[in-house]
Formats: sequence, structure tokens, C-alpha cells
Amino acid sequence: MHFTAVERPLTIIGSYVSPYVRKVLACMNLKGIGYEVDPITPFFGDEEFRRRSPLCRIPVLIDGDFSISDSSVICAYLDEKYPGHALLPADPEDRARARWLEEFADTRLGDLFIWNLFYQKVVRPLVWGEPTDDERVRKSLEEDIPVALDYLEGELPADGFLFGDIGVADISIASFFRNGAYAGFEIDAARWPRTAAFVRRTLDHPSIAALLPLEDVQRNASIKGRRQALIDAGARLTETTLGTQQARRGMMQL
Ligand SMILES: N[C@@H](CCC(=O)N[C@@H](CS)C(=O)NCC(=O)O)C(=O)O
Repeated sequence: MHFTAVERPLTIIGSYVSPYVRKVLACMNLKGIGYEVDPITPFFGDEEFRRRSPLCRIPVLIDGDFSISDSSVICAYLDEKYPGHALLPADPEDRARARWLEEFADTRLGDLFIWNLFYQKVVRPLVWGEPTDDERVRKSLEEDIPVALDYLEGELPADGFLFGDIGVADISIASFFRNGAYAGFEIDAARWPRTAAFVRRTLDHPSIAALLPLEDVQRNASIKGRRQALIDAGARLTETTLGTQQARRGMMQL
């Protein structure tokens, strides 16, 4: 895939492993917008990060003098400001449905796959030295995730993408399943065949697949060697970082 850099590259603040950062980067890849990344985890953000992201969340976009947080707001801004591949369909009803599915993914799949699985199984032990809440993980796996998958199974297409060409709704949904996989979850393809095939197809699209090697580096390299390892793997990083050495809790864990 060929990415054309705009004159002054945009900056995305946030780790390659975040589903919301992955969504924005995949959308930028689709549109051919050049970017640099400051690959910080939200709990390791300095005062400037907190100023630019009032909810202390990643991603944050910096475009010249302009800066904004929230993946959906960022993707809508990019779609309105930059030409190229449209992230939303043209028809008003399709657009509304695309926005709804993006919101369903960001909110519901975010709760299920990030807060209940990835955060519990990966972030709590690694960042905070706290035990996993096993009951929360069990309830999500056995009760809540199946309900969400039943819903998606009725919404997703048997072939191709939701609105013809791939767009932000497809990417938003699929992105959470990659974090699910990082926490050991795989879709049961016998029970949810459409969803399993759709997620595979979307994650295999070059706009997202291109990010996978960088995610592997981000997940496996030591904190000290991470920036260099990402650069060696082909990532274009910012020269300076808003990262800190010490973890601090965000709004959701206070
Ligand atoms: N609605 C936000 C959600 C972003 C979000 O929750 N990001 C996570 C990382 S995957 C985060 O920064 N969490 C830290 C926190 O909430 O304290 C978006 O779409 O950008």
C-alpha cells in the first residue's frame, strides 16, 4: 500500500496497541495521510498530554496548531478536511448507520474487550500490579460478549464490507477483536460465522494489516528499547514524547 505524506505530517499520540489508535491510523492509511506517532500508553502521559486530552485518553491528533482527542471526532475531522478514500458512506441513512455501528463498537465492544478483558488480563497485572477480576472476565465471556456477537451477526454482511468499500465503521468493529485476541479471545466461527469472516477480512485489509508488525513490537519490546525497536520496524515516530516514566491513573480508574 502506498501512503502519500502530506507536507507537514500529522501527529497521533497513542500506543499502536490501542484499538482507538489503530482505528485512526488505519483510516489515515486508507486516506493516504502521512503521520508521526508518539506511542505512549495513556497512564504514562505528562501534563501536556493531559491538557490536550482532558479525559486522559488516547488517541490525540495534532494537525499544525490544531489538536483534538477522541477517535470518532478525529476520523470525522480527517474525512471532512482531507480528500481521498471516504471513511463514511454518502447516503444519509447509511451514514447514520455507520456512525451508530462505530459508536456501538467504541462503547460496547470497548467495555467488553478493553475494560473487561484486555484491561483485566493485561493492563491490571502489568501496569498496576493488581490481580485480574476473574468474575468480570467470566461474565463478559459467558454472558455479555455472546449478546454483542448475536447482534453483530445480524448486522454484518456475508461478503465485503458494510457499505461497499471499507470505511470507519468496519475498521472500528474489527479493531476490538484484535485486542480481544491479545487477551486470548477468538470468535467461535461455528456460532458466529459472518462476524468471524468479517473480522478476519477487515483485519487482513492492508490499511490495518500494515500496523500489525508495529503492534507486535509495541507489545514485546521493553519500555526502554521500545522507541528504537519501533523505528527499526519502520514506524515514523515523533522526535519528542509526552510520555512519563511513572504510571498515573486516568479518569476511569480514579
Ligand atoms: N472514546 C474514546 C475512547 C478512547 C479510550 O478509551 N482509549 C483508552 C486506550 S485503549 C484510554 O486512553 N484509556 C485510558 C483511560 O480511560 O483512563 C475514543 O474513541 O478515542
